[in-house]
Formats: sequence, structure tokens, C-alpha cells
Amino acid sequence: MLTADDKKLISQIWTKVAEHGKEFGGEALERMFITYPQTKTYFPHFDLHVGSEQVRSHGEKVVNALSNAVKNLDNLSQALAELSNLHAYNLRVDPVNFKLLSQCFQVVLAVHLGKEYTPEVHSAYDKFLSAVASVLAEKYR
Ligand code: HEG
Repeated sequence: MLTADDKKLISQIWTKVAEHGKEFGGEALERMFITYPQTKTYFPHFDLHVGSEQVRSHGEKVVNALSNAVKNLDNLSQALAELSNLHAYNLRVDPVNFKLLSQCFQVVLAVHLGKEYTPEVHSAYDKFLSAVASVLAEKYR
């Protein structure tokens, strides 16, 4: 459950993330592919080399989807409904992978935000990304 303070921190910090979609999103995916190579099986049609423009563009799409989520923190299920259908019915991504990407995304935030990524911000983002992951996985049951 996100508290009012969590929501404030998530929205404040997101202004520094949203404008770096390709860089931050691309790096999160790159970290996921390198650290958890089994995740590459969902992207057989992608160029997965380090620095791949296709991965950077996909990273930007992921960040834009998260921007939409940040704007709808009280309404995540509805805001992400289409994406949830896509991942469950078309892409059939095993939900364990959402946790792996969340983990990598948090490393990206820590690396790029440095001191601004305080324990409170970390906690707020951990909750936010878990909430997004549960919405993306809710159609599986
Ligand atoms: Mg997913 C497509 C967002 C986790 C595999 N993902 C997409 C798209 C978005 C998105 C916005 C494009 C949808 C479209 O074109 O309409 N993904 C998204 C979020 C998260 C996530 C917000 C979690 C925070 N995705 C995720 C994970 C995997 C995965 C963990 C697999 C390890 N996504 C995946 C694949 C595609 C998308 C295979 C299709 C890529 C393509 O062919 O362009």
C-alpha cells in the first residue's frame, strides 16, 4: 500500500527519470538481459547487444508506461489494463520476470540518482514497482 508520502516521493523523483527514457529504460533492460539471461528468451526478434538501439527504444516504451502509472497511482489497475492483457495473453511473460526487471530498474535509479535515492525513495519505488508488477500479473489467475 502506497502512503501519501510514498506517492509524493515517487512523483517528485519521476520528473528526473521520465526525460531519460531511452537511457534509464535501456540500461534496466540491458542489466536484466546480462544478469538474468533467461529473460532474453522473450526477445528472440531483438538485437540484444550492449547499446542496441532496439533495446533503448523498448526501454523508452517501458519508461513511458511507468510515467502513465505514476500519473495514476490511485488507479493502477485501470491505467495498466491494456498492458496487463498484452503481457498475460499475447506475450505470456512469466510473472517472476517482472520482479527481475523491477530489481534492475532500482539499480539504475540508485546509480543515476546517487544521494537522491534515499532509503525512503528506495522503499517507495520498491512498493510502486511491486504494485505495477502485480497489476501486470493479475490476469494470470
Ligand atoms: Mg513488457 C512490450 C511495458 C515487463 C517482455 N512492455 C512492452 C510494451 C510496453 C511494456 C509499454 C510495448 C507495448 C506495445 O507495443 O503496445 N513491460 C512493460 C512494463 C514492464 C514490463 C511497464 C514492467 C515494469 N516485459 C516485461 C518483462 C518482460 C517483458 C519483465 C520479459 C522478461 N514486453 C515484453 C515483450 C514485449 C513487451 C517481449 C514485446 C516487444 C516487441 O516485440 O516490441
